[in-house]
Amino acid sequence: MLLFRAKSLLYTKSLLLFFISSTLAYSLPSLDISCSPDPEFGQYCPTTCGIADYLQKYKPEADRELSFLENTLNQISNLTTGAHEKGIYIKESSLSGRKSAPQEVYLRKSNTMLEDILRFEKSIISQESQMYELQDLLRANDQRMVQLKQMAAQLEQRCQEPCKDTVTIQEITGKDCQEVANKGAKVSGLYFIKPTNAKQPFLVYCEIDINGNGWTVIQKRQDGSVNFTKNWIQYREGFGYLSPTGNSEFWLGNEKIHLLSTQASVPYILRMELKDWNGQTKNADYAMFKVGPEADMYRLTYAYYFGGDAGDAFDGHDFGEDPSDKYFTSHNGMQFSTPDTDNDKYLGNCAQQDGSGWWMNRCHAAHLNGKYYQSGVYTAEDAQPTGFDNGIIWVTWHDRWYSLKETTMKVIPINRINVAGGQQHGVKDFGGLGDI
Ligand SMILES: *[C@@H]1O[C@H](CO)[C@@H](O)[C@H](O)[C@H]1NC(C)=O
Ligand SMILES: *[C@@H]1O[C@H](CO)[C@@H](O)[C@H](O)[C@H]1NC(C)=O
Ligand SMILES: [Ca+2]
Repeated sequence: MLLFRAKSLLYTKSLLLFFISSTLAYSLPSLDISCSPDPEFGQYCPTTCGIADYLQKYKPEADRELSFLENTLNQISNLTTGAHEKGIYIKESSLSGRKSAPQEVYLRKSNTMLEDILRFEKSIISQESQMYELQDLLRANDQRMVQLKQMAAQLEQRCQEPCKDTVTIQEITGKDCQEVANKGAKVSGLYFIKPTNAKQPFLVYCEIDINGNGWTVIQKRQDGSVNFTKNWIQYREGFGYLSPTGNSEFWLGNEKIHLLSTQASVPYILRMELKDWNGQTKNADYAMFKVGPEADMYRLTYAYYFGGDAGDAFDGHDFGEDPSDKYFTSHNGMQFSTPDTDNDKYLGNCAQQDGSGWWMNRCHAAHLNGKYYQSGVYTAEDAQPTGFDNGIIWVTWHDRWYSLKETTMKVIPINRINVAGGQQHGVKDFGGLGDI
């Protein structure tokens, strides 16, 4: 009975853990998946860190319940030990009784029997009170079980409600969105992709156009709804939300961007798609875009500016303050920095000053993870306490005291660009052999 109870409690514990951890199942490529269920998430899929933040909210409660159970189990085990010790005591004393002084056999036998009977009676009385204690405990356990069941039911219900607001995750997969499009995907939306060296598939937003181009989107800004002041781990894992309609802000995550961009035999174009507060859009493309491994601090490299009408801000900019301005605001070859991990070329900490994660030099001429300012122009006053240009910047289009309204960073295999269908502005011809 005791054993059974203990077992069933442990079973509940593992069930509960399973239940909690099963909300992480979204990262697996099963096909009947819907996004996580919370009003805060709405129709959006939280990225890895989004899930972590969410679970963090339930963890204290679950921890409390579990430690209560643990304590109860300890008490039961302590009481059982007590009973066991009593048993040993009885046995030993009856043994020593038998060994004691040689007397008349019958008398000895009857005395011993009498003593045993008395001892057993005593022991039964004490066992009985222990039984009562155990019964109380079991009753308390039953109550906790009921409460836990209620809690599980509540959690389940919370999960089910927004699950009606299901997010469609498309079935086709591939090593990137282009492969997904090549396999026949026609609509933009959420897909699982698995780059060559990725251990697991992960969710991305694919932008697929009528020409069969499949862009994998790695960053999106559009309304300032997501705070981009995050630490190294959050930038590594990704944060914000992925939405099936593509209208949510996120950073896909450096590890995923690394896996995606370094797949053997697929040179990528990185496109920056920018929109200002007048609704005008421009873009900048970079060829052979790659993000290195974490061991190399997710270093950014590309071969050359491929084209676009927004200008080559990644090459740095001469702000007219110092001859080395351009050199020290270029981005090719820079490692990634976050407020808590300074890999920049500056004595201070650019990422901390600007409150963002980016390939900082000393510091930047392009800064798409910057702070979201609600109306273009901002001042050093607005950028307090540090007063540095920390907006969403692309200086070869608007100056550094102008923060853009919308940005998208997305990648596509380079050989798709010449068939992109009239979307290009001033793009170099690329297609024939040896054409560059
Ligand atoms: C069980 O016994 C151990 C050692 O005797 C003691 O440290 C612990 O507090 C006891 N636990 C409970 C729940 O009574
Ligand atoms: C963004 O997050 C950072 C770090 O958690 C915090 O210090 C800052 O106040 C947040 N900004 C806004 C506008 O919420
Ligand atoms: Ca530094």
